Amino acid sequence: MRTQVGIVGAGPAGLMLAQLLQLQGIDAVVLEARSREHVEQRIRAGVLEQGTVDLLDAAGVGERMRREGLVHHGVELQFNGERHRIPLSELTGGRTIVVYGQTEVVKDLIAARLASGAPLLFDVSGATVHDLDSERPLIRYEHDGRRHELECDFIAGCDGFHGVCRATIPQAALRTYAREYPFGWLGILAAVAPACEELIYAHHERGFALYSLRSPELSRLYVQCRPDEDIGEWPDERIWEELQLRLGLEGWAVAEGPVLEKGVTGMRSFVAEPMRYGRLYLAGDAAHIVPPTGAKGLNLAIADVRILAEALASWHATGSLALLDAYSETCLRRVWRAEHFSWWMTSMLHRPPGDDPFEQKLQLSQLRHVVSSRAAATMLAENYVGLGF
Ligand code: RFL
Ligand code: PHB
Repeated sequence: MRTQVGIVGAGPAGLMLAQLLQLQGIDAVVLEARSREHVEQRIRAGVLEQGTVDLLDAAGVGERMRREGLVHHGVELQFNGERHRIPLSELTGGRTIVVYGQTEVVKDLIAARLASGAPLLFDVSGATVHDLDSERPLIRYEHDGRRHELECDFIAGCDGFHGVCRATIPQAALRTYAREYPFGWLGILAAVAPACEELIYAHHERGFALYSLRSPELSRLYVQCRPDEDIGEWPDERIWEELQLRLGLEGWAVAEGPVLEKGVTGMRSFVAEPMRYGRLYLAGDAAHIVPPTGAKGLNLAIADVRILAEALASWHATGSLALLDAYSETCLRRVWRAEHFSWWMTSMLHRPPGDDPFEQKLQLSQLRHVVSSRAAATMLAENYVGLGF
């Protein structure tokens, strides 16, 4: 079998790339290790930047998002028992964010691809990538009990942090930068209307907490925990109790309801440079990871494939490799901005290991500055709503 672009992974990066290429008349085959049900049910990010929203629209997959997504114009920062609103739109010339789950984005992209009849294979096993420094890179994989070979012009490694694509690149050809954080997030999805209208990021002496949502009837909440926290030690009552302590204010409480899902996520920062090797291009979590405090992971994945799709369209139309050669450098500028912002938000809001009192004083001073200086609030707002292209 032959295709122009072989895409490994059907997360947001792989699916969006396939959609953008199809609009340009470029053939692609998407290979996904897991089942459709699994991919559609994984609960992850929930905040879309303006640029992500606009791209989903332009790619013809924004209709349900426009109907069901919730447009937000601000976020709240809470510390010292006070809550302060950061007016995102006012500070960024009217830009907004949209709360719409990653699962919903993925469902919309899968539906569009399957409706078009273009190839998207689930339950693929043993995918491996070969001949990356030749003009005919190759993907070998197993599907429906048979071995297959897919010859490509280019391969897009959209297979997430634990995928095979980055792992296949010779170590000497990549430079990696990484940081692990000494905490994680315990997240729940609950069937209850949120008690707040906007997201609340809370600094608390017991640890960070976040009040988010998925819809007018679904709340999404997180508390800082250990990275190796045993979820078995967290019955629902304990989670609600901790959320009330960290997020509650005099006369105001978190709205409680049935817990539909819960899990623990570790937190890390990671970047691999360059985001390519020969004719293999890495996009999304395959190339970089951010801690979730800045809500950037999904948005970065979408920004990467936008740039990659444009570069492949230029090659398709003119035969020129210039934009593909610039791909990594173009992406990395945005990636490092998001890395810094995510690290900064994480450092400002989480309870430091050992409760270092010096660090806690610095955090509170930084938070106070952000909510009292228009310049500092604008810095947060610009990064949160996302950079333009
Ligand atoms: P994904 O979504 O991980 O998709 C990669 C896809 O590749 C498949 N795959 C393979 N397929 C074929 N062959 C192989 N050998 C393969 N190996 C892997 C996988 O099954 C998967 O379907 O990466 P992508 O597309 O780059 O998208 C990135 C985003 O998913 C990610 O940045 C965010 O979701 C990060 N993230 C969060 N970001 C936020 O902004 N807010 C959040 O609350 C948030 N929560 C999360 C998260 C990431 C998590 N992970 C990765 C552990 C919660 C979790 C649990
Ligand atoms: C979420 O709703 O899951 C969410 C929102 C904001 C974040 C991270 C996660 O920073």
